[in-house]
Amino acid sequence: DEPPAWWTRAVVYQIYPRSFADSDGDGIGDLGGIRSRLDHLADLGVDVLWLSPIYPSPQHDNGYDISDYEDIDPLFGSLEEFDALLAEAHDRGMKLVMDLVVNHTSDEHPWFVESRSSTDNPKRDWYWWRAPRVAEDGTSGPPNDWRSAFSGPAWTLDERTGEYYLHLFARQQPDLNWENQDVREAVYAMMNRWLDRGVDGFRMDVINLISKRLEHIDGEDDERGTGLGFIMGPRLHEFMQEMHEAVFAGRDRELLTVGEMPGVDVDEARLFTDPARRELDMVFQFEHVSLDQGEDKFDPQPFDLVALKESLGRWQEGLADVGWNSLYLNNHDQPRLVSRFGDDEEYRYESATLWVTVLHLHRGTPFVYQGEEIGMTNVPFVSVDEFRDVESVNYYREKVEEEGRPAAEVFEGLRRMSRDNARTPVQWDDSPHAGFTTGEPWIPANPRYVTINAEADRASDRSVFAHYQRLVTMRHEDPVVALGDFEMLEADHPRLYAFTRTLDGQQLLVAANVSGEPLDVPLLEGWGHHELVLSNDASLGADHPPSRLGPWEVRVYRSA
Ligand code: TEU
Repeated sequence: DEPPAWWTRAVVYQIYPRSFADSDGDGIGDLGGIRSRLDHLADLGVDVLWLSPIYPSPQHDNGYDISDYEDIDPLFGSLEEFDALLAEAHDRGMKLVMDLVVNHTSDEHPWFVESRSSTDNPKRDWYWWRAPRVAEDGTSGPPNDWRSAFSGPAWTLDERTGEYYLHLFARQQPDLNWENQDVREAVYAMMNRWLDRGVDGFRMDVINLISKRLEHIDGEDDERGTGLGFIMGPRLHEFMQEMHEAVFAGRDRELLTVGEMPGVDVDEARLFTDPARRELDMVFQFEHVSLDQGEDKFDPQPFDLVALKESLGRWQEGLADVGWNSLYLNNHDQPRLVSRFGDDEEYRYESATLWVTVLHLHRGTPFVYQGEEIGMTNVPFVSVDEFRDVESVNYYREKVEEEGRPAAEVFEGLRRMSRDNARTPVQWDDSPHAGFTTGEPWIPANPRYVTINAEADRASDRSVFAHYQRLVTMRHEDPVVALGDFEMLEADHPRLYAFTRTLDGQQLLVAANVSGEPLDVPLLEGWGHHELVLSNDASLGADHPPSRLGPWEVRVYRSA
């Protein structure tokens, strides 16, 4: 038997560089800022840092539109400074993985500049160019009805050659044509150069969109029933295996590959992460963060704990024997977890620590997104002018200006779900701009920084950070956390999240009261005499029955 992979006991920390820490006063976070805060991360105990994109970019989508894969954007620093950061992370025992954005480039990438220049340019076929589709009444329009994730059609007409190009995201993010072998080889060569430089792997942006079925008929369901010809195309597994062979095989260092895959289901995820197939180590799936979305992601629905448990539990089951998942509630695309799933006022400490306990004690590799370790909250936005994110800005324009929906209603959805909730500066202390910059930040700090900041949290005896540290230590040291079998308890209970993890006769019980009211939990009666290994400080006081959980209380017991 193979020994368990190193990442079964690892915790990853995501840095969104432009909002992490600014060292030169231009208001945008940078590599110098990250270097100055490495001790915060080493203290937390995380094993891997993942950096959102830092390559040269026009920044239409904050770096997810890359114009040069081989360099560092001067906004963030230089290759020399990157090497220094990498060495300093390695010195502290932390790995560093890069964001790999290769479903699309920037429209300013030289590949696209060439590609668009003429129909017979050698790079024409590196992107998806198609002639307009002419309807029966003679009018012409985009080649198919695909929509961009950032509003509007996924096709833009380029006047120069009279053809449309495909962009599943903003029009400044044209999709690369992975059918073209030269494209794939160029990407693999670039990945190899970064690994040779010393990076420890990649988080692969929307990697399940790289194989597409353009012949797909509008709106018709495919075999997956999604009606989306651009998700999980027919050559995806082939491409992942080819990439593995061209880039990762034969390297004897401990590397990490994570595939971000909107729309992936459990069965597909098992195929991608079955070690025998040599594709990926783990995936980011979206099911559990889509449950509270209605018609679209800005139509928030009431939180439903039973549905969340059903989803996460099914993923635990589906990957129990083969495959591996990543565990996250937050990243740079999601609103803050304590505001979305908890109570970001009275029970901010309790609900932040409850959710991270529940999440990290599932089977999988936990990801911590910057700021969640100090309980950062959503932003009290009051006006649409405060949004910077291309997705939010485009959505508002489409819904209000084009479709005439009530502005207040559209704003309310954005206020709760906008990605900008996660993108304001990390709150380091209570000095101006939360200690993020000495200049004007590119997006204002959340005004709550005065009380919610790293310095205050770490000094508090109810420190969110200290609780995260304990969970990271458990992940490192306890084989039950890393590898134990998962069993959900009381799946239909609307307020209780409870499960066990079991390995070699050892068992952990996690019981969490997902509500602001006390909760009697009979199953706790059998556990009272066992070791309480972790809790978040019951707000009920000492003299309540041991089987009663206080508001947002979580407890973890161990039986030997
Ligand atoms: O996100 C892909 C994705 O599917 C969504 O989460 C997306 O951000 C959007 O919210 C869809 O409604 C990845 C990156 O994480 C994201 O930041 C980029 O904007 C996107 O790809 C394009 O590169």
